[in-house]
This record gives sequence, structure tokens and C-alpha cells, in this order.
Amino acid sequence: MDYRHVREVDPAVADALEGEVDRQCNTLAMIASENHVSPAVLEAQSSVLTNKYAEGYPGKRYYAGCRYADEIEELAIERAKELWGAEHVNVQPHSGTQANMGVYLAVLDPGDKILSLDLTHGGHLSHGHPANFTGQLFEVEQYYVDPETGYIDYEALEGKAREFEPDVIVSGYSAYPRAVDWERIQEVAEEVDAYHLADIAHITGLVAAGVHPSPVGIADFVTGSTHKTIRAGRGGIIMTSEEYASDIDKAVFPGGQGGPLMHNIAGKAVGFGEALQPEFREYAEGVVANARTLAETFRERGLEVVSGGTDTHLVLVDLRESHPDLTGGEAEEALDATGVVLNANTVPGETRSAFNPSGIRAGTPALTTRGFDEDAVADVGDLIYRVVDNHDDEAVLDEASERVRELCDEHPLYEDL
Ligand code: DSN
Repeated sequence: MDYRHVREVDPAVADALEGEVDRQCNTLAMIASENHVSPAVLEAQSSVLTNKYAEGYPGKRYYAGCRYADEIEELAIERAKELWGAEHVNVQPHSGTQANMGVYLAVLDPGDKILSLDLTHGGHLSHGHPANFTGQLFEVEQYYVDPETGYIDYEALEGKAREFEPDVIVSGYSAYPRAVDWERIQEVAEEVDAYHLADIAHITGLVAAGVHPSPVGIADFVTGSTHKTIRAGRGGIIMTSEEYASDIDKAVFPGGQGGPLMHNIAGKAVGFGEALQPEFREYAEGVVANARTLAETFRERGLEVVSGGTDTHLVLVDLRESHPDLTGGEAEEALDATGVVLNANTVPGETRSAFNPSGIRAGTPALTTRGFDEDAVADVGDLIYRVVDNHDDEAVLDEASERVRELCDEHPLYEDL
């Protein structure tokens, strides 16, 4: 990729940018929340719209000169409505967390109550963690996955909801590999008179393609990220019904944000347009098939896969049974050294710490974008197992690095840039 203008004025940043292109092309991105956007999305997101202030919404801005900003935001909104079937869409949240903040600002007052999945069981910081504004402003109770099955314990969730009487129940997760029963959570939310926020940050693309059940039209609010499985410009999105449209829009701007990042919204518009093409469904099916193959490969080699498999794009491995002396952090480090980039992750019933937990999380969205099929993913799964099992054996690590390099060469990325 050509960073000649940056290089002229700032060689240090140009070196780092070129290094990052090289890193992405020559390593395997398996962080479940990451993907590789198309050159078209990259171009839109790095456009001159970064210069434009456009507080407000299309047709109702607080600044002049918003003609093209309006066109682009309207395209992003219309395409999102078509992709997810939502009545009302706000494409301005700067990230998934800011999308959640928009919903909380719209319906909660400080001190109100949130019921959400515990972070170590697959939840998210913005669902009420004490280190996050949600845990500081609201009263939070948690539900959990069943430690035996790894599936959400819906019965316990229902019991907790009746006892705690939350104002919002949050569903949708960051490290949960199974399909979510949105209707069941909606039913209990209605019973206890709570709003239901479904945060589909990780699975926006799978839901849009119809390969995961959709909470749109079931939950009161659906939030998401726009750069993970949906592969559009970086940021967040909120979907809701007409009933809450104005409350959500006011909560995002002026409630929680200033000027929208119009260049990111251009990237969202382009990525959503790509996701409306028939090939996107094939891509999303490939992501899930590849994740299933990865889970199966791990299981065949004796690794413990939380919940026994996956319905989504991610696989969570609990290393405690197979490798009691190896932490997730050590596994992450050994894999990173060979060019497999994934993250250490807490697992249900975690006995270590969030900084050095007992599991690893691996996702297939980025590999599938590069054209990896199930055979190639099985090869990667075997390689991951060998590195985990021999994390201090230099010969095995060297051999794995060599194989990663070959796999990257066989599945080139950003060749035309
Ligand atoms: N950082 C994202 C993830 O990896 O799940 C969520 O915000």
C-alpha cells in the first residue's frame, strides 16, 4: 500500500503503517472481532469526509455544506434497514459501546437496573462491568452460562429477572459461541416490564445474511458493531422500532456524541452495500462452516471446546483440562510468535484472572474473507494445537511459522493496493 504522502511528512508513522499492512498480510487474524474490509471500504473510510462536521441528521444539520454527508448517511441508513429489516436505524454511534450507551441514555436514569451476562461467561464491558460507565452509573446483576453445558442458563436468567426486576435485560455477547434464544429473553423482559437490548456486535454479519436468528423485531433495541462479521466501516449502529426512534436519535446526538464520523459512515454505507450482494450470504455461511471445522479439529485433538462446538464465527477453548499448566496468555504469546493472532480469554468458571485467563478465543471471519475453506481451516486448527501443545519447543514453533507464511501466500490479501 502506498503511503507516499505520509512518508514525505512523517516517516515514523509511514513505517508503522507499512509495517501494519505487512503484519496483516503475513499473519492469520483470528481475533473473533476482527476482519479485513474491502479496498472500497478502506477508500471510503479514509476519504475527505474526515474534514466535515455534520451534527444532526440528514436534512436537519447544525452546519452548512452537508449535502454529500446527507446523501451518504441516507444510503447507510437505507441499506442497513434492508439488511437487518429494522424500522429505524441510527448509524452514528462511534462504536458498539457507544451504540449501547445510546440505548442506556434513551431509557435509563442513573441508579436504574441492568441484568446482563457476566463478562467471564462471554458478556461485554459495556453491559455493566464495574470498570465501565455502565457499572458505575447503574445497578447491575448478572446471569451466567450453565457450567456443565456452556449454554446460557435461561431458567436461572428468568429467576434472576423476576427477583431483581431490572429496567433493561441485555442479551448478545462477545465470547458466546451458541445461537441465542431471543424470544425467550424477550418474554421474560416483557414479564418483568424491562426493555430488552440485544447487542449483536459480533454477529451483525451472520444475522444480516440470515445464518443466525435475528433479534430485530423481537428485542426493543438491537445494537451492533459495523466492522466485525459485517465487514463495513468501523463503528456502531442502533436498530429499533419507530416508537423509540426519536428517543434513540436524541440520545446519540446531542445526548452522548458530537459530530458523527462521516468518513466512517461512508465506510458503513459501502460495506452495507457489499453485504446486500448475494456473495455475502456465501461468505457468512463459510464463516460458520469454518468455525465448526475449527471446533471439531480442536476437539479431535483433545482440547476442551466450551459448549462442545459453535453455531457462530467463534470457538472458545478452555485449556485447564488438557493443559493445566499453560495459561491463555502463554498460548496467545506462543501463537503470536508463529503468526497466528488470537486472544487469551476468560472461560466460564474462570479460576485465573482476566489479564491471564485460562482460555483462548479464535474466530474465522478474517480467514474466510481471505478465502480459507474448511480444509485450510482444519490445517490452521491442527497448527494451533501443535503450538499450544509444544509452546516451548523452538523446532515446532519454527515449523508452524513456516506453515503460516505458506498459508498467507496461498491466500493473499490487499494485493492490488
Ligand atoms: N473488543 C471486542 C471483542 O474482541 O470482543 C468487543 O468490543
